[in-house]
Amino acid sequence: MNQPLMGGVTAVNAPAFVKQQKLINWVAEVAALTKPDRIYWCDGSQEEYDRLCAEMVAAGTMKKLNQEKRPNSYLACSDPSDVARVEDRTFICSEKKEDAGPTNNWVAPAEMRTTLNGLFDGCMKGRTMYVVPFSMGPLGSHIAHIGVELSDSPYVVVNMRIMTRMGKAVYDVLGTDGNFVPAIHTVGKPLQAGEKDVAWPCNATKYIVHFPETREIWSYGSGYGGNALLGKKCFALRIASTMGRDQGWLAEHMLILGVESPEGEKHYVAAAFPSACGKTNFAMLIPPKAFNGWKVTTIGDDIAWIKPHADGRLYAINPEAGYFGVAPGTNTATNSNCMASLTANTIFTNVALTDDGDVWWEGMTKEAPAHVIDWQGKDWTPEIGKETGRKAAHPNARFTVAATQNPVIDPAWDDANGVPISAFIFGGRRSTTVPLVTEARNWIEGVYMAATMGSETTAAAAGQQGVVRRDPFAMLPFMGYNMSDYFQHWLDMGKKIEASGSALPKIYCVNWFRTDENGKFVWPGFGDNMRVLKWMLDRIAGTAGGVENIFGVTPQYGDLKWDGIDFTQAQFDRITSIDKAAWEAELKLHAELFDKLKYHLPAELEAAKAALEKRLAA
Ligand code: SAT
Ligand code: MN
Repeated sequence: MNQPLMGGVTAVNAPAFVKQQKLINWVAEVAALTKPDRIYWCDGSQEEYDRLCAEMVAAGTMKKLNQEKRPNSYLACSDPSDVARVEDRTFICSEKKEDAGPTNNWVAPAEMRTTLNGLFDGCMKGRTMYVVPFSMGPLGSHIAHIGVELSDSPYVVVNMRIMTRMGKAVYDVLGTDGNFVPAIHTVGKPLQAGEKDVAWPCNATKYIVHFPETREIWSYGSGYGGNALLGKKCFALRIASTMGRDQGWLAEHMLILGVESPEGEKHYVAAAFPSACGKTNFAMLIPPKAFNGWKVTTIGDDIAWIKPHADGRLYAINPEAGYFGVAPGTNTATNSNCMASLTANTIFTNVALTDDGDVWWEGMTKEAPAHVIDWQGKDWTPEIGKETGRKAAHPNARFTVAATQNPVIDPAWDDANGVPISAFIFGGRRSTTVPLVTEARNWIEGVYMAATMGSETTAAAAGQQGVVRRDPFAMLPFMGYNMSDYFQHWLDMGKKIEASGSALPKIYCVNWFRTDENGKFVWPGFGDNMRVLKWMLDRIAGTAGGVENIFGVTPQYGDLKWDGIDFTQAQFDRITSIDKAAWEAELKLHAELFDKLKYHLPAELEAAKAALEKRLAA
């Protein structure tokens, strides 16, 4: 944006620890456009965090929770219109429409820049513009990248401090001429002189915009989650996926976990699931009692950056430093590690406030408290809930917490070199059709499984819930370029690893979510997913059995360890059966997807589909 530098570079008062003129110039340029009252350069210190939180408490944006029950923790409640990512307002503005592809909203960059210039002109009036320097990935890691977010939201600043490596040290890595991804965020609510602010400023008009060629992010009108914490989905997935395509690596919507057998054999696996499908639970999995001696540890719960190393293997880092997880449904039975992470130093958003100054959400305890203040600030009792259907916590209510608070954090979680990946897992949320677990026979079939993944939609995105949509690689809302080119990139990565003589990671497709005739989940999930994980590791070791079904290798009942659970052969059959009619219908949907993605669709995937059709017909 070629705005004149109104005050000149000195006007932005960059502190001495900021060493890069290009960055200072950019801050001045954005300030000239957005016209904030003040510019504040964040240093990432605890003192700064505490001060901003105190300011937000005074402004009514956050409440400080009971210091005894939940030390140094806060509750923020958003405007009811600003509670989730807005996929229909998310844009990939590549020069060519085909480069955004048919799964993304696209507007020509010049046109979008005109729109944004209008919207951002004066958008920070009456507010402070915070300069937020952050590293995605361990500081200085060769897999990591730096971003700088300019935001008029102090809520964004404190969340970014938890979710990323944020602060002064980033400037040292950046130096005088290092690269950074520029990310501009505004809540889109300038204040007129004397105008009183609201608790959660935002704007009905929203734009979440990415310019992949220039690697810029512009976000307007929302203060919530992935719309506003621009290191997460915007940078670490949409922009990073295009960087990965150009530079030969992968940016994936995947958790990374370590799993160690009682004999000390350790593997790392990366798993892709759509938003709000239990990734945090899987990443912190507690093995059932019968799996005495097995250990699961967390590298990351949402995003993986994966690079081939000199040894030919793929190594992954978690670009994030915290978890922005779904609160409802989390409890000490489903995820006691997660509950233990949240005992202090946590920001909660859109959960309910108890009468003793603590938090509550649906599913946290068997019995709801007799009275809470719900996420919209209204009185809520179990009776009111029953009568009105109103929830105490919003279904997409979140916690923000540092990864270091996770009791099962992996010792290598912050390793600059990353960890070697032995397997990829892809899982949708499907009440029918897709069996519990299938191993791909080869890389191409694995990529096919991932490419054709479907899932029932969840509360993580605004809009209708529970509809099945194709969600390739769980990346549908997060792809920064053409989906078919991305499939090709995965196929190319496979070829490259194979050529290096290194073993390719195995690829699995899982589904924890099949239901019975009453709509109840058949598979217990959570800790019992360890049974499936163990089978995968045994397959990698070459010690586990399995049979071929139409699209891969699947365990028979006897191939899983059933100690400590009553799960019958009949129940197992129910979630592993392949219903021919359902699969015929499913393959029609694959065909629809491939038709939509036909531009640049890899021929290997067409061939994989034809082979699958043939096997089904046989
Ligand atoms: O994008 S968010 O981080 O707000 C939520 C999600 O999709 O996981
Ligand atoms: Mn996610």
